[in-house]
Amino acid sequence: MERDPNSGHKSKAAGGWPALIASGKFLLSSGAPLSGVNALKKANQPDGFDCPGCAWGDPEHGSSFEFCENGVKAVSWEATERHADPVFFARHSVSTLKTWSDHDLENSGRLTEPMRYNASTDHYEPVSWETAFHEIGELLNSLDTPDEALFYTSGRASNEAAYVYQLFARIYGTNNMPDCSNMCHEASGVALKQAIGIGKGTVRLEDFEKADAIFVVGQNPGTNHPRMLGDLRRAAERGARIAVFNTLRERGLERFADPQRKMEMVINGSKKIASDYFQPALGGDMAVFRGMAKAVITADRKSRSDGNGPLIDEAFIAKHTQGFESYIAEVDQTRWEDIEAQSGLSRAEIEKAARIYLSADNVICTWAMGITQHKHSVITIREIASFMMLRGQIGRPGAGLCPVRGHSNVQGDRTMGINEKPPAAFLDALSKTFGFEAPREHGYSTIGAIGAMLAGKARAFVGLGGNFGRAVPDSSLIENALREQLLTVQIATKLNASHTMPGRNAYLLPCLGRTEIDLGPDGKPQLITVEDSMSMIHGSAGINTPAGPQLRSEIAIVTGIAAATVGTDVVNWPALSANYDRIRDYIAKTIPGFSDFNKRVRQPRGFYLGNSAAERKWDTDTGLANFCDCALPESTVFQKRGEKKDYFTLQTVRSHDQYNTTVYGMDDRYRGVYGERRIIFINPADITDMGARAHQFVDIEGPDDDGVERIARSFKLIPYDIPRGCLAGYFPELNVLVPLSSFGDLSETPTSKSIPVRLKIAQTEAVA
Ligand SMILES: Nc1nc2c(c(=O)[nH]1)N[C@H]1C(S)=C(S)[C@@H](COP(=O)(O)OP(=O)(O)OC[C@H]3O[C@@H](n4cnc5c(=O)[nH]c(N)nc54)[C@H](O)[C@@H]3O)O[C@H]1N2
Ligand SMILES: Nc1nc2c(c(=O)[nH]1)N[C@H]1C(S)=C(S)[C@@H](COP(=O)(O)OP(=O)(O)OC[C@H]3O[C@@H](n4cnc5c(=O)[nH]c(N)nc54)[C@H](O)[C@@H]3O)O[C@H]1N2
Ligand SMILES: [Mo]
Repeated sequence: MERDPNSGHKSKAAGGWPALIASGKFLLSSGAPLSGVNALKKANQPDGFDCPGCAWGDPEHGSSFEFCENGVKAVSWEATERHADPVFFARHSVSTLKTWSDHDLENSGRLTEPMRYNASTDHYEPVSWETAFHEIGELLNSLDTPDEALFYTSGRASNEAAYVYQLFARIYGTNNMPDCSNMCHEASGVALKQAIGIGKGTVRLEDFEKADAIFVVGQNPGTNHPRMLGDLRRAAERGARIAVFNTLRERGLERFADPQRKMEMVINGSKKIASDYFQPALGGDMAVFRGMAKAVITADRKSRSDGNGPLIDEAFIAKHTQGFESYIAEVDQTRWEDIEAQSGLSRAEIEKAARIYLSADNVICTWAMGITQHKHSVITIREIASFMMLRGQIGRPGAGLCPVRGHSNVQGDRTMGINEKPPAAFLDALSKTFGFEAPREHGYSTIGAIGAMLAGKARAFVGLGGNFGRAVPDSSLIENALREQLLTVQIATKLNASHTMPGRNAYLLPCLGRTEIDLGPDGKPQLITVEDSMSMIHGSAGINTPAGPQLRSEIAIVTGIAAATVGTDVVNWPALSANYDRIRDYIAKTIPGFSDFNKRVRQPRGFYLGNSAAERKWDTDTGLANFCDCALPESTVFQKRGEKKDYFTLQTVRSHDQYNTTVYGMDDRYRGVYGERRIIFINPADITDMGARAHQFVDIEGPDDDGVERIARSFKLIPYDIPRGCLAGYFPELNVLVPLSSFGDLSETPTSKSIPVRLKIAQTEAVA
């Protein structure tokens, strides 16, 4: 528990003084100058930049900076004055850098000049932009087929950068566009497209002001979407019920002290967020929603027989949906004992949750990685959608489905065509507008891309941001695969572990970050755009001086590579790079919803892209919203435990001090962990059962049924409020345990939240 510096009292809430103090300390240590920090005032403002932190929406009428501790970290991390420049690379060989931690690599500062790997010296050495582009173009053109190249995207790329990137890949001749979304919300996209005809959430920020109940499922907003807490808190103050479903007790979901509210800070107050907190077993959420549906149907039948009429929305179901009868038959058939065994919750708890749903006029359901990173994630999200359809909770104010996205522009990147399975209509539009034949064959997803690398079918890897070598499953296998590539190109702001896995020809190309001024050739600042989780398109213009004179924008780098590879016959790349308005004009021509793009994006706060399902228009195979009559998974990883006391289901999560593979620091304040990351959260009774002690070290053995030995050594047991048989630890350290061969049905998302592991008490306590 934290001491509140103001009152000396212990604080159980998220936010508050400890958040302000942590931000202050972070700013002092980040190496960011005060001028860079000033940029914070312009985060998510109409005349500023979109915060690179998360994809939560911005308030319509917001005029002051919304304080967010983790936004502060994201911005100051980019604004640092430390540099990984040519002097740095001359001093440290790649083999040495390979031994550095994720934190130390990024903490060496911003990349400032284009670098090329020299295998004979094992150092990155400076190269001119033009030479780099020319050589990359030659290498790409030397491949046997364009399908030997992979074009990976991380979700920070702007709409404009993403658009030119996919256009380049397709003119070059491939749909191999794996992206971080494949490891993230892919299941949401797939399931929602099937269910409601659009792979995005249906709610807008203002719906949170009208909801009577909000279900927050498998998500830790206190750390990963801190600005969402403000909206949840306002809802709680209005009396809305907030029902949390989370395997872990997450402090940010329990109480929140809003640093924005002066009075609250003075009196050291805080507000209860979750009215009800349910802790299902890992992978148990489909069973939870099935159980709630069962309770709703039972209550509905009783209400009718009592003469009080239906509780479900018959008119909505009749007019807007398909498959209701077979769904109900499946719900009736699912037995309570199976629901209880899989969900880890009692029937009484699930019935209580169902009553919250029944007593609310308007319900929103939000979710993130606790739902999407399992084998059966797609059918779980189908179940959530079916459950919400029972009472017509989609497509009306104050209600709807809200997958809360990860990276700040991951949703926009998909809208722009970063998609290994692009819709035919989009390819038609590209072909027609630019006059070339876009490739039709589907490309590789992230999992497919790794398979292709390991099989020697992929020989060139281009990364627009991200840290592919660390973020993917079986990360220890990936290093060799990357090193075996004929070509690796990494476009990045900061040094990371993937850059220490150079291909035989390797380029490290430094780009401007979101917070930096991007001057066009006419000397005027250029604007980029992003899309948030609520389908709002905003403009974003940096205000900090770039970290170095040689930095180029992502757009300039991508178009530079494009011109050197495919020439300028089809597209005049330099013209696009000189004025991003021209890119937006093409976007307006080829992507629905972007007409008048240049004009509309210059309105304060941008514009709403629209969402067909929110208007109850269903772009599905049946033209209606589809119920799903899937059976529960026969058994989850959690259920396979039986009597095996050393067997557990492990989930890998983010600490409060990290942004995916970017490790800002070693604390996880809200979970009471300080100065370390090699830890495992475990139920105290399981520690006793194993014959171990709290804080003892264990080795974690991952699945080896495919013949690959997976082991993570020396992790400290931390007693925590988590169901028995379930564990949690940090990504990316534990990615060595996530098998490549284990991914979601239909989504191919690695099962990072349900890894079967065994714990062995470690022989030595030394940290590897
Ligand atoms: N500061 C910061 N912000 C971020 C990020 C970051 O790393 N740092 N990452 C960004 C990205 S890319 C993403 S995708 C999002 C991630 O946002 P989150 O999804 O919130 O991230 P995780 O840390 O993976 O947390 C998963 C949560 O789900 C719970 N959970 C896990 N498995 C289950 C389950 O089976 N059932 C239930 N009911 N709960 C479960 C966990 O206990 C945990 O609270 O955040 C984005 N924002
Ligand atoms: N075990 C496990 N694995 C996971 C997850 C999990 O929960 N558990 N989560 C998955 C999820 S949800 C995601 S989204 C992926 C994330 O996978 P990635 O998106 O590949 O990884 P990040 O860590 O977000 O990438 C960080 C790097 O991006 C670069 N960068 C930062 N800002 C910019 C910028 O503005 N431009 C450019 N060009 N580069 C920039 C920096 O060099 C930084 O080192 O990881 C996935 N992997
Ligand atoms: Mo993500």
